[in-house]
Formats: sequence, C-alpha cells, structure tokens
Amino acid sequence: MEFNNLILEINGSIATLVFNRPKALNALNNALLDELDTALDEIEANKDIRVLILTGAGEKAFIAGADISELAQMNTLQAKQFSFKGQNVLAKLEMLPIPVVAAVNGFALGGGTEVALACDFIYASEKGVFGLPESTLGIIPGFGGTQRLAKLVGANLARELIYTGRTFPAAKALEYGLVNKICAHKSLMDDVLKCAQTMTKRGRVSLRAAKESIKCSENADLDTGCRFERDAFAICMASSDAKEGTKAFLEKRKPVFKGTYEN
Ligand code: CO8
Repeated sequence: MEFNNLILEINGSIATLVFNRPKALNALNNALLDELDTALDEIEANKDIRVLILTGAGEKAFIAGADISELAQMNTLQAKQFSFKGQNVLAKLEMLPIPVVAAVNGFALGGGTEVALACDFIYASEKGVFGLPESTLGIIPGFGGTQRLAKLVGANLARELIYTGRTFPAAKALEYGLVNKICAHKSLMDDVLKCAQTMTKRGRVSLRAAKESIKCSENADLDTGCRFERDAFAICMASSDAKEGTKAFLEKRKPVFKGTYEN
C-alpha cells in the first residue's frame, strides 16, 4: 500500500519504516497512526521480513511527539479514542513476532519516546534527545509511556522524568538504560543495519520464541515466566531451525535456517 506519512522500504529480509512528516518533525497525527497500523499488518504478513527498523525522515527528528495542533482541537472523548488508538498500535508494534529496532536520529519526545519504548531496543544518534514533556502541555503520556518507561528505568526515575517533563540527550538515555548504543549521527543507520543483518542470520523461530519469553517476564512472576520459557524452548525444538542449527555446529559449517516446523 502507498502511504502519505510513512515510507516502507524492504531490502531483502530487513524492513525500514520511516516516519515521514518532516515539516512537523514527524509528529504523530491520526492519519499517521492509521497508516502505522496498516504497515505493521503488512510487515507481519510478509514472512520474508526478519527485522524491522524504525526511524524518522529529515535531519532533526525521530518523532517530536503527538501532533500538538491535533491535540489542541480534541474533546475528552476524542482524546480518549486517540490515546486508545496509539496504545493499540504500539501494542501491535511491541508484539510483532520479529525484532524491532528504533534508530533514533534526533528528537524523540512524548509520543516519540513512547514509540521507541515499544521497540525491542534503541540505538540513538549522538544528536538523539528523549523525554516525556507532556506535563509542560498540561497532559500526560498517553501511548503507554507511564507504563513502559517505569518498567524500563524504574518507577522513581520515571516519576521524576514525567513530573518535570525534563528532556535529556542520548548520553543520559544510555546511562538510564533506555538506549543500547549511541552512534555517530552519520553512521546510525549503518550501525543499526549491521545489527539487523546479524539478527537475520539467526533462526526466525528462536528469535520469536525469545521475544515472547522475555515479554512474558515483564508481566509474570519468575515461575510463570520459566514455564513459558520451557514451552517456548520445546516449540523451538520442533522447528527445522533447531535441527539445522545443532547439526550445522556438529558438521562444523554455518547453518541455513528456514524457519519452518517439522512436526
Ligand atoms: N506537534 C505538531 N507540530 C510539531 C510538533 C508536535 N509535537 N513538534 C514540532 N512541530 C512543528 C513545529 O510547530 C514547527 O512547525 P512550523 O514550522 O509550521 O512552525 C516545526 O515542527 C519545527 O519545529 P520547531 O520550529 O519548534 O523546531 P525547533 O528545532 O525549534 O524545536 C522541538 C524542536 C524542541 C522538538 C520543538 O519542536 C518541540 O518542543 N516540539 C514539541 C515537543 C513535545 O512537546 N512533544 C510532546 C507532544 S505531546 C505527546 O506526544 C503526547 C503523546 C500521547 C498522546 C495521548 C493522546 C491523548
């Protein structure tokens, strides 16, 4: 499908989704969220895609938040619907059965940080700026930010960041454990692609099982999480990838994974 606010590029097994409203620093409006929802369905249906990368168009921003000019016009019910729409799309992004990497190339504020938080992990350019400044607008994060930030960096730091609305550079985001790696601005996409290419060489079934297993631990106690892990491990063993991976090791060659199940 053709998009007006997104660019979807597919190169081999790596898809890149570019938020593309550079004049508004890629702010998230209703139309963009609808397109993101559709794009995620397309990506999930395409079994050749093994990794998704998200980034922003232009030199300045990943996403500068929800579109404030749209927010300013919303009544209470519309605001609730908009928040619900954003939460649902980001839940879909979070549960996509392939790794999703945020390549934060500039401002990732409000909804921008919330999108990045719904990805599996974040690489940021040295020009990356994060934060949940909604309190400066008299609102709060509404796309899951109060939940995901607290889970990732701890409730105390999340409280401070959300109450003050303080924005912070990529270096602080690294210190807070929000970001995995800071890259030179020019090499951000190369660094993310390198990591993505490594992941595409791994078994599709094992990455999916690992993702679901780690996700499970966020909402379950250790015992429940370990039970889930046992089942996910067994599912991996039923895949052609596990047979191929172990056989290739013993035959001292590189595995060729197909991502299929044998029984
Ligand atoms: N929404 C709409 N337009 C925006 C946004 C935005 N979030 N951010 C920037 N723009 C526009 C500007 O209005 C400007 O447009 P124009 O050229 O027509 O005047 C253009 O983008 C360029 O922006 P600036 O001139 O401001 O660029 P600067 O480099 O001077 O500043 C900043 C960059 C610091 C990023 C600044 O633009 C800024 O502070 N933006 C707003 C950041 C923000 O507060 N984000 C949080 C928004 S609220 C949110 O995300 C809530 C999510 C949950 C919603 C739940 C639903 C109910």
